[in-house]
Amino acid sequence: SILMIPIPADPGPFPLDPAAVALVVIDMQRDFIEPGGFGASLGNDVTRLGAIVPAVAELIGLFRAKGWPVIHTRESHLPDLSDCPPAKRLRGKPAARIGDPGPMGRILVRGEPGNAIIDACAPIAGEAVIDKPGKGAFYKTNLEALLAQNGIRQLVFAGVTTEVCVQTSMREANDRGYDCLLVEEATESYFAEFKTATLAMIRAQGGIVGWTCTLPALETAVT
Ligand code: C5J
Repeated sequence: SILMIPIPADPGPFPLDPAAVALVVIDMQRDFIEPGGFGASLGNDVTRLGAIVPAVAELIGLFRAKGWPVIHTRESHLPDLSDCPPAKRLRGKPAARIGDPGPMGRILVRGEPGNAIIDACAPIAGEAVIDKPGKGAFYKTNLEALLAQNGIRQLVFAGVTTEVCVQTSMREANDRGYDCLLVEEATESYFAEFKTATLAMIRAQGGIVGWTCTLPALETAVT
């Protein structure tokens, strides 16, 4: 349509429709970004993730200024862990498993201090927060219904981690027919090479999973 805004992106311009776009901010939670949470319990250096917080906050601010929807997700489990498959809880040799007590409360359990979204990216009134038991944002959530109700057909993605919950959610969205755009400075992995590889595989083959763009490219195009 004439109202489309072309965003300089890879593998080509992303035709942003202001009437049909939403930002999905994946799992900007203390459990992944701060010491003592789920990410750290798995042996990861969490400082890499902390470095993108200003970029994610800036992107959220851009969507709010435009009046475009912002949706947040949290990876979380019910206190009785009935939504956590044993295969997930028992995987690996973490310092503390999902549901175990940690310095920020029970690991990856809904309502615990560590499960909260960090202050700099916190939701404001009117923004949806999707609690998800899986890596993908569509699995056992009402996200698809929420998007349909609001006429949203394009998703801009940010958050952590690039190759786990962000990529899984983007692939789920792509299969459901959404145009997906990942903002490069607003996502991060515990492994630098995994972020690089994920960005490359998303935009390869003509954008087989979607597009990637830089934050300045998006900001300049829409303002
Ligand atoms: C992980 C996530 N990495 N939010 N979760 O387990 O990416």
